[in-house]
Order: sequence, then structure tokens, then C-alpha cells
Amino acid sequence: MRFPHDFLFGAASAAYQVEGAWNEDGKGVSNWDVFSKIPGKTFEGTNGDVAVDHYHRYKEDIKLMAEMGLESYRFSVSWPRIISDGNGEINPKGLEFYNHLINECLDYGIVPFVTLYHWDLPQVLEEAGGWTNKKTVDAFVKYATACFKAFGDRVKHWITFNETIVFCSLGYLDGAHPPGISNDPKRYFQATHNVFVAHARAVEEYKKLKQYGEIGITHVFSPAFPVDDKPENEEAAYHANQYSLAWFYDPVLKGAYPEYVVRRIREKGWEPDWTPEELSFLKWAAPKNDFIGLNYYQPQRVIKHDPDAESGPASREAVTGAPGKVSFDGVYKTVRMEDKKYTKWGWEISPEGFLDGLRMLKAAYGDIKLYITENGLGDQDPIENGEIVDVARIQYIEEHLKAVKQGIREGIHLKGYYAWSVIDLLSWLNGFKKQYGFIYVDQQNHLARKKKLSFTWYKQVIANRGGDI
Ligand code: BGP
Repeated sequence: MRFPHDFLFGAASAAYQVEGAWNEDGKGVSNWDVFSKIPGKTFEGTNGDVAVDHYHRYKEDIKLMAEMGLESYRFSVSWPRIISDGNGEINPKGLEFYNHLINECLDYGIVPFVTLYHWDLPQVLEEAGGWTNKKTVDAFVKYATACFKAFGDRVKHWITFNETIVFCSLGYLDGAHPPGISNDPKRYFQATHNVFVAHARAVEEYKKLKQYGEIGITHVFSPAFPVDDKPENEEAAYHANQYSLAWFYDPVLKGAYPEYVVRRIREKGWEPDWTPEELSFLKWAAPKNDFIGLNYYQPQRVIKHDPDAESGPASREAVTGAPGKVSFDGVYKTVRMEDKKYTKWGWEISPEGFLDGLRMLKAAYGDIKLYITENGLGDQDPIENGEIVDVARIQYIEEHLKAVKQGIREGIHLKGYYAWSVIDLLSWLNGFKKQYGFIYVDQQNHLARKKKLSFTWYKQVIANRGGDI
């Protein structure tokens, strides 16, 4: 079986992780520009001031993507580049950069797939309460509408937000992303609710413009499975899926929050300030959402947490994705299992978990259109005789594409696959050593680009529409 002709083979990036040019051409300061410079927050103090200089080298990069045969490039727009203080004047130079980027893609026949919010919030808004402040919702709708009007004649695929659970939980529960707040479930749930309202309002504005493209949201997709069939661990996995899947998918796809979670957060006093108008608006907007993007890296293996056990603060690895973390409400814990495979950063490699998760999603939400908007292997790639021989990445992507193919066979509505990432880039908290790209960036040699082995491999996969997978 080959992948259908309207299935998009792509690869992804995000503005802060690739662009650099953090203070050029009228760009405002983002929360990440500030946060990454606080000592101890990122690996070896790395930041996105220069990143991989995509801002100045996008032509060279897109030429390489075209050589790879890439059908679609998922990138994000930096909000402070478009509106420096988040809510004021539009910066013409910001629009100009993305116009060039989009046009360059289209000149090569590469479909631009645009994310509006991949975590870089204008600092002025962060200081006014960030996503816990409902004024940020209004500002986002204004920014999103400016993007639709400026780019919507050529961009027909829009993602409003990337991974609400990650920027809200790392921002308000783990203190590891801006605004760096720990253990504040009340603010965490408020931020997530405000994001869903912002998403729904952006969808409404987009539909009003009648640009006839599609719009959706991207969530991280980490389905939870119990480590065994003990009832307490099965309950723990159910709880994990309610809090980390249903809470994020239900308001967008069903227009209502899961009762299981609502009941519990009400008891704890963590219920957000949500108005009846907002709740009915979510219900009204849900059928207008066109698709869901899934970022899949790994499943969660879950056990019930013993509340009397010492847990202590989670390690840096656990905060950034490795198992070994107690849930913020103390109900369950993610664990590493002897019989599973893991990356160098401790993330499980599980194409089976991917397929099982996709089946779980279909059972819960029916025939919703899906794009895999991120999937890939973070590795320190081996270099032999000057060649980057990232065989492990090839194996990883091949196994996951097999799962996608099987999903399509089973009638799961999958319309595209975006490898993370198109080019080596800055990992938010893990610096430049954790590589994901098809294109290598030489940090010792003026950020020179070089094709990896996976580049040639992915090129063949695309040319053959995955016939050999
Ligand atoms: C996702 C983010 C990406 C990317 C990826 C890999 O959660 O959407 O931006 O960073 O994870 O994560 P890491 O860089 O921590 O390995």
C-alpha cells in the first residue's frame, strides 16, 4: 500500500527554536527571550537569540526542503514579530518576513501549514498575567485575525495552538517554562480554559472570512496505559487519560469539559472562572473545528501513586518528558518499564502505543480528521567520516509511519505526517545537543547546513509515497 495522494508528507519547526533574530526588524521581546536568560532555566543557558538563524537563511533551508521532496512545511509565526507588544500596532516588517517565507515555500510547491502559537508570547502580555488573563484571549484573536488577513490567501491550513497541556503545565505546575510558576492548579486550569476560548474565537473569526481553508488545534498525544491489569493501575490510567487527553480534546471536539475532571476540580477549588456564555460558546464552536493535530512521541506507563510515599521534586528529565513523575494531584505516577525501549533522553519508543492510542481516539471521538503534526527521535547523531549517519532516526520514523499506515487501513482519518523536525534546532530546555532534524546544523562551523542520511531516506519515502514502508 502507498499513502494516498492527498496525504501530506511534511516536517515541522517552531519560530523560537529556529529563527533567531530575536530583536531585529521591530520584533518585540517574548516570554522565552526573557525566561531563557534566567540562570539555571535552560540546559547550559542556551537560548533562541540566534537559534539556527532560519530568519536569515530561510531561502537556503527551503531549497533543501524542496530537494528532499517535502510536500508541506509546518512552521509557527512569532506573535511578537507581528505585534511587538502583543496588542498594539502591526509590524509591517514582521508580515514581510512571513510573506517571503510563505512565497518561497509556494514557489517550490511546498504547502505551508502554519501554527499561530508555539509558545512565544509577547512579554508585555506575560507580565499582565499571560494565559490566566482573559485580555490575552482578546489580544490573541486580534493577532490571529491579522495573520488570516495577511496570509490567508495563500495559507490554507492553520493550527491555533501547539500543545496547551505542555505550556500550561510547565508554566503553572512545574515552573519549567514561562512564567515559571509551580504547584498552582487553579491558575493552570484557568490558563487552559482561556486557551480553549481563544481557539474557539479564532475559529469563529477564520470562518467569517470565508477563506475556505481548514483550522484546528494541536495537542500532545501521550495516551496512558496501565503497567498491568491490577484494577488500581487501570483506574490510574483512566484518571491520567481524563486529565491529559479528555480535558484537552473534549472542549474542542465535543464543546464540553469531561464531567470526571470537572467534579474533582470543583471539590478541590481549582475550577476556572468560566462564564455560562463561554461554556455555551465552546459548544457552538466545536463542530466548526476542522481537524486535530497530534504530536506523538511516547505513551505514558502508569501506576497508582502511593500518597504516603516520599516523592520529592521531579528530576529535570522527568519534567521534560522522561517517566518518573507523580501527577500534580498525586493520583498516579509514570514509570520506566524493563521491557520497553528508551531514547538517550529516556523517552519511550513505542509505535505500538501510537497505534493503540489512535484506536482509542477513534473510539472516543469518531471520524475526526487527524494530522500527525510532530513525531521524531531526539538523539545525539553519530558522525562517521564526516557523514551524519542517523540510522536510529530512520528506524524510528519508519516504525511510526508503519503505524500511521495501519491506522489508515483501519479507517482512521489520517491526512498527513510531519516529522519533528525538518532541521536541527534548539530544544526548549535541552539545548542543541538533542537533535531531531533531517538537516544537520554545524554549531562549530557558522551553522553550516548538511544533509543527514535520513534526508536521503525521507526523500525516497516521499517519492515512493511510502510504498516500501
Ligand atoms: C514538543 C514541542 C516541540 C519540540 C518537541 C521535542 O513538545 O512541540 O517544540 O520541542 O516537543 O521536545 P524536546 O525539544 O524537549 O525534545
